[in-house]
Amino acid sequence: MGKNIVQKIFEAHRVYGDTTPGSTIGLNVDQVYTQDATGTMAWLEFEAIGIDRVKVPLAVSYVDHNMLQSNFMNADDHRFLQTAAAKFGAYFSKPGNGICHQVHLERFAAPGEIALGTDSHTPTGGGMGMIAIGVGGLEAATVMAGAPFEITMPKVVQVKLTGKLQRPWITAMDVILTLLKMLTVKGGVGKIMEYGGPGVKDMNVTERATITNMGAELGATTSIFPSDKKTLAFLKAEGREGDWVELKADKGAEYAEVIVLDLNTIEPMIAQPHSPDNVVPIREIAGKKVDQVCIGSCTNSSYEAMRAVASVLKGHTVSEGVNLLINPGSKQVYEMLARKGLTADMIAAGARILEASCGPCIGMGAAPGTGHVSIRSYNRNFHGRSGTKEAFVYLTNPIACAAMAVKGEIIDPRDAGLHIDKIKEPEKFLINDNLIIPPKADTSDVQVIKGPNIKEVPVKEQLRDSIEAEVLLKLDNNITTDDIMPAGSKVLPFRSNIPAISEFVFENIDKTFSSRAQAAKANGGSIVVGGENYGQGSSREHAALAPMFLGLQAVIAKSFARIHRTNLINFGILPLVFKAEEDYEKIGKNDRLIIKNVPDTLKGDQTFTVENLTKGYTFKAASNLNDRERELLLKGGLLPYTKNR
Ligand code: MIC
Ligand code: SF4
Repeated sequence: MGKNIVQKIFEAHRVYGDTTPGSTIGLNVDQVYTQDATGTMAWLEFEAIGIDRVKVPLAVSYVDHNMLQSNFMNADDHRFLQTAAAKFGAYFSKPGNGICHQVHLERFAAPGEIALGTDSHTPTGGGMGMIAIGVGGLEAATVMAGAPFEITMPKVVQVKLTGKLQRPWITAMDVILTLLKMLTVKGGVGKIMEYGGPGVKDMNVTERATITNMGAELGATTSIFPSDKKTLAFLKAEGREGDWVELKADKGAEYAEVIVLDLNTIEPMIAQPHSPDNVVPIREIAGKKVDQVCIGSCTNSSYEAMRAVASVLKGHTVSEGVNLLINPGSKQVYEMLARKGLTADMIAAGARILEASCGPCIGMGAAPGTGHVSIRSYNRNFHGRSGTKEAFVYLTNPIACAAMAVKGEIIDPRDAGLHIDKIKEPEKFLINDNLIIPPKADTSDVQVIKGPNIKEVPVKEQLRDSIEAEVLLKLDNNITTDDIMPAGSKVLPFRSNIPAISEFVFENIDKTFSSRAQAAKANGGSIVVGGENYGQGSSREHAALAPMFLGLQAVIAKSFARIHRTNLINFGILPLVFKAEEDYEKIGKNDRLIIKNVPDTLKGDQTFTVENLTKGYTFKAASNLNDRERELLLKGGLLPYTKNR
């Protein structure tokens, strides 16, 4: 029987288990990377495990999210990350070097390898033919400390691309937006999307990376493209042809599902507020006035994308009512644009050029105004994520963004009457790794420096025999980790201080949550009830860690997003799924629940009887944990489990 690409890579990295969907598999990992917003915790956790040096072949610590530095906190965190990287044997990518996923693609991603990143858009590396998976910080820390990476084997879905993208106005972004329209934000849960078919040949690595990057919004575990001549060309241009291996699916490879997408039929698409799957063709909503345009992010900030944007802007002026902000994805992209005079074209048009970082994508500045329409080439438009709850954020391709900045309204870029140059992939990128500090061989004199805002990782007590607690919140489907643990310029600086950040838990949904949870702590703690796909979006473990600190004991939902579910388990919170969906309807906010015999049920069939003490009935909920997950939950989480082995 032929094998698909995912099976080949997983089998080559297998430590135990097998690749049958649904079974547990342990994998050797080649690369782990962190970014600053999740990395402070990840490296504190690594330190708490007590290992001297990372045990994976490559570890990189990036700084790209927390870049505003409105006080000492971010700069202190950066110093901590730099000294921790030096102490523990990781590369350190300095602030200014760029967004982790773009830089990693340029300088480190390698076909056939497995990478973990403490960021949900780690699958960007799938554009290179790498299995690249987003995980929580603690998961990354244990793997860096030498543990295999354990995962429930996802189903492998083939996305078969036929035809050709109708360039230049239609881009890879329109492909993934089309898929999001078809499959929704839960369409990829429990799946890996493997791209294949004749249409693949037509796409270069950065286009592929746009698609795999935003595959995260499908809820997919990761997405991957074959490694072929285009991959080799990209690696050559990066001076890394030695990293190339060919990777393709065998004839007769089997897939759980096949989705056929004809690239010829794809048109410019746009995601409307407030979800990346609320997608329509741009022409359907043309004419709406635009206030802000933001181009960049890890989805669309490659040199080719930026060059195309510069070419559309050249000789024009940004519309009177529009603010245009551009953040190139990496120093490499930025420097190349500058040396070719392309940033000059952007500046002349009136663009505000930001540093190579996440910036407005995570609400670090450039928040839109009240009721404003913001058009972004980014990957998430969750409510309030931009920093303004009352704004309307749309997601579209970077060239369409440039056209809308010039025209001042939502417009299909094909109808804008603008010129665009024919863009070819460069044969040589400008390589200058002077902002990447390699690991040191002798670390004896390195001191890890911690500022006053860096606090220890809290650890949960052992699992209780019986959980009796109040339902503090009842929530709808698709709750994001941005809803649970907001980011933005006010909150992000507290990522290394759990007591401080916990005050913001669920802030945009219920401002009283944190204080109510604190109060409920003395009375058994709290429970949250969720709908489907609970915890989608970011990998931030703070969305589990901070609620745990506030006394959260269990989340009962219709279903969970993968990374958040793992983060809950890793921090000792019981994730339960309603056996019967109607029980979700019956339960109410402020109901008091009791779950008895927790450890025994966990060791047994994992079907819990939950008694609603307020309303006087019982219902069933299941935990569906694998052996390792049960064991670590019984010990109070992954940190105590790893330390006491
Ligand atoms: C995001 O896009 O939401 C982030 C910010 O990059 C997060 C990581 C974080 O919360 O620090 C992610 O995607 O995992
Ligand atoms: Fe940064 Fe935005 Fe990408 Fe997250 S989605 S890594 S915040 S650019």
